[in-house]
Order: sequence, then structure tokens, then C-alpha cells
Amino acid sequence: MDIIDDLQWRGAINQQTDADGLKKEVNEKKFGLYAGIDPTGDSMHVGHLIPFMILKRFQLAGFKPVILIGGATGSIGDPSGKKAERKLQSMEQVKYNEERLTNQMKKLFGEDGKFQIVNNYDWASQFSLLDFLRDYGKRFNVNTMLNKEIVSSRLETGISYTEFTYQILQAMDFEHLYKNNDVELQIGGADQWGNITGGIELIHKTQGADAKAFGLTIPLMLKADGTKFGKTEGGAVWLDPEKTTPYEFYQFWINTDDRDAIKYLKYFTFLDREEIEDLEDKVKSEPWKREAQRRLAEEVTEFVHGKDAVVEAQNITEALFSGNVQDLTTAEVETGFKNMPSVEVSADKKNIVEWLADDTEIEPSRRQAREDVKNGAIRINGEKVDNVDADIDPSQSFDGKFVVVRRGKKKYYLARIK
Ligand code: 629
Repeated sequence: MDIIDDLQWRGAINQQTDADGLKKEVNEKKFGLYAGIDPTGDSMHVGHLIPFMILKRFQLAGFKPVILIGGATGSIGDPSGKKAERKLQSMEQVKYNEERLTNQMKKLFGEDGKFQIVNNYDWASQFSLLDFLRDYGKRFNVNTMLNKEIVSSRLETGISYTEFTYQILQAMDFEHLYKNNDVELQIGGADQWGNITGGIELIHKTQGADAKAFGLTIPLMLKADGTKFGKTEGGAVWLDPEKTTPYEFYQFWINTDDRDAIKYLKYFTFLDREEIEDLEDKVKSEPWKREAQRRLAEEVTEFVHGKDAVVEAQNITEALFSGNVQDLTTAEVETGFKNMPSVEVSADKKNIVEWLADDTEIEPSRRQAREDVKNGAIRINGEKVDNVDADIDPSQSFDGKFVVVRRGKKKYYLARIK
């Protein structure tokens, strides 16, 4: 089974140019291949991972991945899939985003030099307008460009000359990497088909019709329930741990629907066929164990955030489930409770009933607070407090930073100490 068979089995191939030629080439040569990302944001999200996971698979199989950061293209904006013209970003913003994305890519692909990161600003910024029009513009037929989905879908609402030209820039990249970096294959999501084929057409014009250049796109990721992949109520699932904590990241994967779990394992993990098929049987025979989801969450969280992050995410998950939050470290509390209701309180020692009703307002009244305490419905840092005369001393709790309150079975609150 070669890498193309593997991708096929993973359901990761949407369209290919010259499938037979590529199949032959992968068995003859460890060529270079690339996928690009535009610095239109300051972090990747899980949707961006899709082509880069495939680059990683090629890397593991001995091929040479090239990751392209689109400093030039990102300053324009890809019209693919966009209903309206984009607002230009400032060049400072583009530079800032470039740096952040480059660092994220280095984390994913390792520091071992078995891949390259390039920025198309380095060559695209070198052309004068006349060079561009004479050397490149001449090779592009406006009718062909208009017929690409990226442009044709915008003819009603309108598209600027700038965004119209985007496909030429991406085509120039493929040609540049073909000539300079031994790149023969470009990978992208299904929305990238027009841009990728544009590059191949250009290479065939300038380098000869038999030049080996291939394109492969990945199907658009759809969820079984019809909603958009990679979004939660909190918005996108980011790779940046400041935007989406590793615990939230882990939770995102663990909450995968049974119907999607195997598909995600195939796309987002490096587990082999045997193991994935075994997990597939388990989804059918013992779905309540959610083993596929757990393996998925472990694998992807480890790939993106490292082993320690998996342990931390599992500790938090386990503590919130069992209620034993006293076993967490201060840092884990901070991460695990980031998006739970929280209040600010002083470090002063206080009677529990007053503290719940007056200081934190977790309880609507002292009367209700007294009742809940008496009934054993209140836990402070995982320990039941059922004596209404007890005092609470926040300065002694989680390094004097937090008090974790649980009211009833599931409701958690975080009191942050001022
Ligand atoms: C210059 C720029 C190139 C090659 C590629 C590019 C970027 C490309 C693009 N990609 C999307 C992005 O950057 O816009 N024109 O947000 C995004 N990509 C990942 C997948 C995608 C795609 O980063 O390909 O399909 C999302 O899954 O939309 O020479």
C-alpha cells in the first residue's frame, strides 16, 4: 500500500489532476510537495490542519514537505469561498500573523530540518508591474480565469481586479517551487482546486507539457449533523493555546459524534489502518465507552500541544467528572475553569453562608445558602461543607488564587481571589 492508497482509504482525496501519473511518480521518487496558508489570522484553526496533516504523512513517508506562508497572497486575500470582497489588512498585521503561523508550523513539523518553510513575499514582492504583465499576465487567458469557480461565483456581486489576480499569484508560487524546491505536487482543500490547476497550467506552459506537476484536493469537511466542522459555541477551535486552551481542544475532540469519530481518526491521526478499524468495531459494539473519541482526542492534542498537555487535559476532565478538584494544580484550575462562571472575591476569611450569598453571590440569599450547605449541596475545592458555621479562608486555597465552588451535582463556579 503506497501513500496514495493510504489517502484513498482515509477518504482524503477529492479531486486529482493526472491520478495515474501521480500514482506512478510516488513510487519512483521522493519529490517535494507543498500546501499554503495565508496569514489572514494570527493562528491556525483545526480546519487549517487538513492539508498539513497530509503533508506530514508525506514527510513520514520520506517526501519533502514545503510549507508556504502567503505573505504576498495574504496581503491580497483569496476570493475562494468568499461571498464578498475582503478588506485589505495592513502590512504590519500581515507580518505579525506570518510570524505566528510560522511558529505554529515549526511546532507541527518539528525542528529537524526535514521540511522547509517558505514565504511567497520573498519572490512575489520582487516583480515589477511590467515584469509581471509581460512574463506572467501574457500566459493567463482571462476567459479561463473567469470560468474558475472562485471568480464565476463572484461575478454577480462583483470582484476587484486585485482579488481577480489572486489565482495568478498562487500559480506563480507553484511554478517557483517547481523550479527551485523540487516541488511536484500541491495539496489543498476542495476550495483550492482552481488555484492549484492554475499553477499546473502555468508550469506546463513555461516548463513543457510533460513537466511533472500534480494537484490533489481534499473533500470539504462536513459533520454528520450538517453543522460546520471545527466550530463550537465559543467559535473556532484554534491551535493557539491562548485562544483555545489544550483542555478545550481536547474536549472538542472527545465530544465528537459517533458518526464522525472514525472519519476524524482517519484525517487527523497517524494511527494505522488496523488500529482505526479496531476502533471502528468498538464504536459499533460498545459506543458508550467512547474509546474512538478518547484516542482521537489524545492523538490530536498530543500532535498539536504535546504529551504534557494531554495529561493536563485528562486530569482536568477526570477531576471535573469525579468532583475531586482538590487533586488539580493551580495551573490546571486556571485552564479548566477558564470559561466557567467566575466571580472576584477578597482573600479575607469569612463565614461560608455569608461568603456564598454576599461576597460571591453564588447563592441568591443567605437563607438559600444556609439550606444548601445543610443539605450537603455545597463543595468547596472538592470537599463537602455542611456546617453553616464553617469559615472559608480563600488565602489557603490554590496558592491564594482560586476557590472552586460546586453547587449541586454539576454546577461549578470559580472565585478568583483579588
Ligand atoms: C499561496 C497561498 C499558495 C498556496 C496556497 C495559498 C493559500 C490558499 C488559501 N488557503 C486557505 C487559508 O489560507 O487561501 N490560497 O486559509 C485554507 N488553507 C487550508 C486548506 C483550506 C484553505 O490554509 O487548503 O482548504 C481550508 O481547509 O481554505 O501558493
